[in-house]
Amino acid sequence: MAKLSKEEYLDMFLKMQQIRDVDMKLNKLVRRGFVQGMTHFSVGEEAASVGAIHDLTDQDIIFSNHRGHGQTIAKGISIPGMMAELAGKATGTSKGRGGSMHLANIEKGNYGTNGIVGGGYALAVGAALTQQYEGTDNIVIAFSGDSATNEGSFHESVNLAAVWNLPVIFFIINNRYGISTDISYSTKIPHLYTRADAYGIPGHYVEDGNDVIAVYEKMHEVIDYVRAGNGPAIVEVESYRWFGHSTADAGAYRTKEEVDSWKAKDPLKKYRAYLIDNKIATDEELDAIEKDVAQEVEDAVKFAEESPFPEMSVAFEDVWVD
Ligand SMILES: Cc1ncc(C[n+]2csc(CCOP(=O)(O)OP(=O)(O)O)c2C)c(N)n1
Ligand SMILES: [Mg+2]
Repeated sequence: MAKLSKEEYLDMFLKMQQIRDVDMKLNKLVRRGFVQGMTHFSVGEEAASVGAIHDLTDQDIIFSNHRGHGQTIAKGISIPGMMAELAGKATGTSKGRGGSMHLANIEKGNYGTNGIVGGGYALAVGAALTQQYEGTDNIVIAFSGDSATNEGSFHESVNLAAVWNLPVIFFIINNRYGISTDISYSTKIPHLYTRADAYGIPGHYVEDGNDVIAVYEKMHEVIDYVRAGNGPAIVEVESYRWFGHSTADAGAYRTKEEVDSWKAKDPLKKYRAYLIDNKIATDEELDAIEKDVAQEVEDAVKFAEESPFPEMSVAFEDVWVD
């Protein structure tokens, strides 16, 4: 059993609840035009993000993909700042210039979500090379979906990280779909973590990626291994997105039975039962967290709605010039 302080157990519950409530709320708000641009929800995949990130320090770095709200919240972004960013407002964490697929929080080690499928892998390898070169013991995680591992950039990045022994974990959330394409149409092998064999690095698998403790325990072991200078690793966890691929997807390629069977494996319900059964927390304590998060999200939406849009001149600020 994981040995964590009560505060840590509750922090994981809080983060999972924040991910759930932010995206459930956004799902309603997109119809009112609150979100600028397209967005992809993490509902159903909360345990994978929180379990993977819990052991990281603020100096450890993550890169994420188009479905990055979960990892962004798990890495500790301000919820009002994120809401304002999604709404394209000046008070957003990137001054309203990034939006859902370019969320970043450099102080906390979130180097950005990314709309280019497979676009984060090579950036993560570069950040890991920096850590090795500067002699830090920080590690990097590249988050992606299953389908992205069929991009050439995945294979080039994993190979380079392997031969250079870099401190990076390739963390794959296998939700069995790339937009509407079932994984069996795109990938011949049954388990993506076995791709590690081709590069001479360890591959790890968590069958129940909806179990935050199972993900945390596996990542605790892998993070220690990578931080100790043993080189990269691949971790694959199984999970499922409850909503369509993006706000533009009605999800006609999945049956209601399939979606319902995954909703029955709700990561938040599973974790609540774990905390109660192991006498770590009471229902009242968890209800209080749920209530606080619901209020926090309402307040964040209000903050975003009342904030101004940025001035045009902001587009030319923070541009890197050699
Ligand atoms: C290079 C590139 N190709 C295609 C797309 C369009 N696209 C966006 S998400 C996606 C599927 C990604 O699937 P997966 O990696 O499994 O992540 P998931 O959406 O399931 O979380 C595709 C093909 C893109 N954004 N970038
Ligand atoms: Mg997928």
